[in-house]
Amino acid sequence: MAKKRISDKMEKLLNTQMTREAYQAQVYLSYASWAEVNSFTGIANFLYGHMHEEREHMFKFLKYINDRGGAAKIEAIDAAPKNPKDIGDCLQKTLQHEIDNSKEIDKIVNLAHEEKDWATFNFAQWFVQEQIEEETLINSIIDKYNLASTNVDGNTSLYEMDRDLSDASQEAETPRDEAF
Ligand code: OFO
Repeated sequence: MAKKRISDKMEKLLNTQMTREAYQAQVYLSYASWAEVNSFTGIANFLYGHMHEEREHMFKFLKYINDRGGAAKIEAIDAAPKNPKDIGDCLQKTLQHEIDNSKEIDKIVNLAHEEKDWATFNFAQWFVQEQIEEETLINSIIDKYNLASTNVDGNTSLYEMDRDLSDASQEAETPRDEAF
């Protein structure tokens, strides 16, 4: 068993975030299934893909907590939200979930800074960057959706957007990526 190198308060906060990452996965899973049922198979594939990313995030938290001498607690996950009204609503809600999640990550950064826990501060930076990328990615899909849905040939554009999203990257390029 590793010597404990995080505070009790940090352990609790990291555990809360671990469960939240599992919730994020539930959100993507439910929206993906909804999109599939409504014949948007490309968007569904994209969202299923992102569900796996969120589960990987959950696991990163689990490993970090345990590696730092804490104990990850596997707890109940909140139910997935209600189905969206349409694809536009689905994307807007997805973005809001990511923005809310970014704010939760910020709480970890703040506490790490307050406690001078630089290991956790460093760990959390990966998530800060990830959230920038995810918000950028979803914003770019919303832009595509807005273009497609206001196009005179709306259905064809939406069809093409759905097809393109099927194998779209789960990552967005950000200025920081380009700098390295
Ligand atoms: Fe949406 O990414 Fe996890 O943290």
